[in-house]
Amino acid sequence: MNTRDYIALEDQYNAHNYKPLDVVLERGEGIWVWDVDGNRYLDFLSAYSALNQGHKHPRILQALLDQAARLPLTSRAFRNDQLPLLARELCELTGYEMMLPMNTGAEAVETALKAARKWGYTVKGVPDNQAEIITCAGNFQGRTISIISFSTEPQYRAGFGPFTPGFVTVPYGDADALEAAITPNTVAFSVEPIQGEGGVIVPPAGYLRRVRDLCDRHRVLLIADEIQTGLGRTGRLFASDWEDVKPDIITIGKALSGGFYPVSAVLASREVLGVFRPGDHGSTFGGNPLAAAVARAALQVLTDEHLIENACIQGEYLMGRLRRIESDHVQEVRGRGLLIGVELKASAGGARRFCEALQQEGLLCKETHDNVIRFAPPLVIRREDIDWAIERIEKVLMMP
Ligand code: IF1
Repeated sequence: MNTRDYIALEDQYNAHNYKPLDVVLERGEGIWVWDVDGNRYLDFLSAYSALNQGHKHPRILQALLDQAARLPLTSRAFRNDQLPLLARELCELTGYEMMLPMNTGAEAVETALKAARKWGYTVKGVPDNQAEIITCAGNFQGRTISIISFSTEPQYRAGFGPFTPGFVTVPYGDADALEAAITPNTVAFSVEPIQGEGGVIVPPAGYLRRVRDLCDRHRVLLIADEIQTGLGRTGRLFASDWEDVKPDIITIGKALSGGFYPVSAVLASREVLGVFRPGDHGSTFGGNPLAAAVARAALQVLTDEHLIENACIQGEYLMGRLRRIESDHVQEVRGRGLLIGVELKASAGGARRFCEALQQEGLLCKETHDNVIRFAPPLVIRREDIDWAIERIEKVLMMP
């Protein structure tokens, strides 16, 4: 079977909830992937930042194989010998007192929302069922009905109502609007330190710092969604670290498993995660020993291979090279570390055609919304790989 055969099969039997590039991948190694026709590509998306450690990292693969051969799943009805070790290692790495393990990013976000609401009722004293959570326009934090209930993207909501109440929307990056929206029933403010799907939107300098102070002053929990921006992607452990802000709750996922397995978690204080009583919340696979073993190895690779520092160094280099491309199509190059968005002018005809042209040049990336090309290579990338990529990106951005 070749590319066309696989595409025909997928289009026949798979719901069309995505419009992927017409490339059928069969193998990956580090920053490279190969399609079924033997073509090699540089992966500049990293599965939306789930592959910070690169494709098929040998240490994480070995941890997966070893644990799978020993004990993949117990359920949380019993304990296992991997979750306690992951919990300690994750809390020591991040400086939080406790964690709650889940599987997908959306599940971690839902868990954080439930923790904030229950903290509001049992600790802050908000009247039952009156909790308000403030979120930002342009957010993307998952696809569940409660999460799309606070989405401002019409397509993510169309046809899926009725929606979950208790959410208040403010403009992203506007601390004054946040302050005006806080009421005595506000239990939390949930925010992405950089809005990924929103178009790699970096908030004004000092925004997170002001948000932190407002949340302290009004006893509102600050929830940072670091599922895409966390674990080194922006050149620090968390994007919140760039402003020395410590959120009350952090959600992580994606690269927490190095791309091998769905693993996510919520990090918070004992006061916050202590609101959960046995039976309140859970998941069949949450905290399973295979997920925990894989996550332990993925975190070890991040630190042992200095990937966070590399993301900072290579991100600055990539940003500088991109900003020196004199293309009439480019409106702005923005981002942090190795999370970069190239916004195109309306006259450029949309980002998709540039992603398709880059695919022909051997580089895989994806547009976000209509006119932003997102570049997010694995954090293992080297300067010579960026030079290889820039040569092709420049060629494509100079096309008519
Ligand atoms: C899709 C992008 C979209 C996330 C943040 C939570 C989640 C995500 C900041 C939920 C997931 C993924 C989902 C995937 C495409 C991708 C994505 F921003 F990364 F590009 F959609 F916006 N918080 N993002 O980015 O995590 O449940 O998926 O594990 O749904 O199309 P998940």
